[in-house]
Amino acid sequence: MEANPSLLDTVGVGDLVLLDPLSEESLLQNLKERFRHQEIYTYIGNVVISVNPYRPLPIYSPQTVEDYRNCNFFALKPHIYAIADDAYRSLRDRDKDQCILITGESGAGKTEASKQVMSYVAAVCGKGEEVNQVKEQLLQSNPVLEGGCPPALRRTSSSPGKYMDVEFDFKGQPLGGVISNYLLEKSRVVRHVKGERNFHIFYQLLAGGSDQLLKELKLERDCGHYGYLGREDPSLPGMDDAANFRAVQDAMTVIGFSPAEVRALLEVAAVVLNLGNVRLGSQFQASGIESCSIQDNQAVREICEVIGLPESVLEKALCSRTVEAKKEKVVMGLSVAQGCYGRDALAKNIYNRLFNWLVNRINASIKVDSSERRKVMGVLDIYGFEIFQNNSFEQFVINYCNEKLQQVFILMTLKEEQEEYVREGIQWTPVDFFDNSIICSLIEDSKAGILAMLDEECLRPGVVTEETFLAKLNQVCASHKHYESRATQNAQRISDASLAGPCFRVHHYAGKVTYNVTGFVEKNNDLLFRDLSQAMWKARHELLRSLFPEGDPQKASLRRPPTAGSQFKASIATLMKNLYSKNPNYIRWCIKPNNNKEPGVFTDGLVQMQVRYLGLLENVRVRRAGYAYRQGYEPCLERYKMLCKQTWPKWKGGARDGVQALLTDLCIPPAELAYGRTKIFIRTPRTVFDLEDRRRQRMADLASLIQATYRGWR
Ligand code: AD9
Ligand code: MG
Repeated sequence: MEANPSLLDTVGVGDLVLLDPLSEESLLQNLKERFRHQEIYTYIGNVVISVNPYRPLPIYSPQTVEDYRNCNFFALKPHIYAIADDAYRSLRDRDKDQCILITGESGAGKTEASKQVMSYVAAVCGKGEEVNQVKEQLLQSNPVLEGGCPPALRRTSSSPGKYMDVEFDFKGQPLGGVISNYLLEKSRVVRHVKGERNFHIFYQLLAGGSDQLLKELKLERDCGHYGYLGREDPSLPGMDDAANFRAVQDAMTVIGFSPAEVRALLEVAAVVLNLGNVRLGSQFQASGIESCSIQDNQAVREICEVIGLPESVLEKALCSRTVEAKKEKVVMGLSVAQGCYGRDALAKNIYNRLFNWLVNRINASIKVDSSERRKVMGVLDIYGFEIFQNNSFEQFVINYCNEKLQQVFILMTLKEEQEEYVREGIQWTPVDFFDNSIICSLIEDSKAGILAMLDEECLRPGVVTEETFLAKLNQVCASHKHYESRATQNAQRISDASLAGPCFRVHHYAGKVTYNVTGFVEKNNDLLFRDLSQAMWKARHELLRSLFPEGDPQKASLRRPPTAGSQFKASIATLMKNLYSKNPNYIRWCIKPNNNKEPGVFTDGLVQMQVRYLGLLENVRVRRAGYAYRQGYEPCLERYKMLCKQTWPKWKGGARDGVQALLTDLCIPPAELAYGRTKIFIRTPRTVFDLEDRRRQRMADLASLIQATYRGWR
């Protein structure tokens, strides 16, 4: 197969479609060889793979932006800018909403990639003061939200997904945007794995806040003072918390936060830290019943001073619970364990709601008010598949999300490709691929799906435990081909003795994952005692109050808030709808070459696993089987008609015949072409470049002809 020199004339091949022979091994070798020569980008058609170099490379300069700007997708070396440019141009010129999906493991370079896409688009779209302000606001949303997210360390980070729609006017100038975020790992607020950190913003605030600020927020500078931050050294090499705190504050100013809003935000963050220092102990009531009490008033006092709440109100809400029985309210003391659960649930809820408030507040600044028709470019930065030693609820929902994304990918790329050939009546040998909808329904089916069963258990009166949940799963899913557990009697039976605890296993498209159900019920329930939300609502702190609207006794409804699982499912459904309405052909797979963030190190096994999860080989097979380029007869004729005497300036017959006359006249080999019902298909990119080159040349000739004529008459 002939190809563009810039794709062949590099280390290995720049487009895996050109790889020969094609196998997992050759694919890996090619990526490795390129990586060794610091070629971190490789295409599969119009999909780009990148391997994180873990060192700054000189390939993101303004000059590089200029080089990729308006250049033919395949004419330069593979680069994320080429993807960004193509997506932006399709949006501007072809009036089709676009979407760039960025996925990969933690630390693979997703967020970096989404920043590169955004800054490329910002650099090439529109000019002028107003436009620049919009661009600044869009770009600055990143540091603010990153401040809320923990770093990619050994394990998972917290916000597995962020989706940003950037909206443009008809000229391609940015108007604003909307951000959605998916499932903050809020349990991290109260507990984090040794060696990891809580959310950055806490460390940043303590390191970067002035003495005066910390005093007013009732905070100590020493991280070790705070139970929720753990007692280990929180600093990260290369990370300057104090400087980042200033950067976050500056970014908030650019986005349009008022000083009072920033202050209120920090006050609420301070409350979370101090809540972790509320110590609960047991005491015996007069009746002889043991219940919990506050051991040391300092933290409660400090919280209450900051949020304007009588101490007794918070104290009571932390130590007791109002239960309604037969229309009568009874106040029950909590046990120490229940008290601690309530305190931590409150801290998690405050932080999670604060983060959502932050996203909404940013959206309020960047959202577009005008009713003018807009074009939209979405950038999705989302976690890839996660398979750890111990997989819990978070991994379960992340992997569910990835199943759904794989489905988008399958549907949009593979099926669409094949169906189009069929529609167009073109000879095509179908490529087999695995349709994962069976796994999606195992998880999301509204009756027999794992999430539905979890909800049912959580809502069921009586004692609900992980064991009852698992027993139910085993009963309903026993014969499902993609489900496995110790109890199932079919061939699929977990027999791995090394697995501890109650667990089930799902055969995902990317591999088998065993989930430990411990914590599933609690995480899904996400219960907050009503006394606590009512206490928060009583605070004389506008922001905090607004986070707990259900605390208003006037509005108190007995309806249970939706479970974490069903919320996640709903937001995934919205995301899918959004993606299907766009052209999500721009995909960027990120690969992490080693687990130690070391520059230049390529660990074969690790990369091989990611290549499998990402389904790269399958992707190459399909792209290769098809045609690189297709276009409707009319636009094709319109674009190239000046290349042939028969069609220029006007072709009298039908567009299909015009295109045939044109391409025959240009001596394009017939094997390169297929004439469909409404479109022309071109097999290799080279032919397309060739046409483009000739067109450019012809346009230049025409321009000088016109100029000469004009000059003659002047
Ligand atoms: V996580 O969301 O925290 O689990 P990401 O987003 O996949 O993860 P991130 O983009 O944050 O990873 O990249 C991790 C680190 O790799 C960055 O801090 C950079 O130091 C490094 N990186 C990533 N991409 C590049 C690159 N193109 N060039 C140089 C890079 N360094
Ligand atoms: Mg990230």
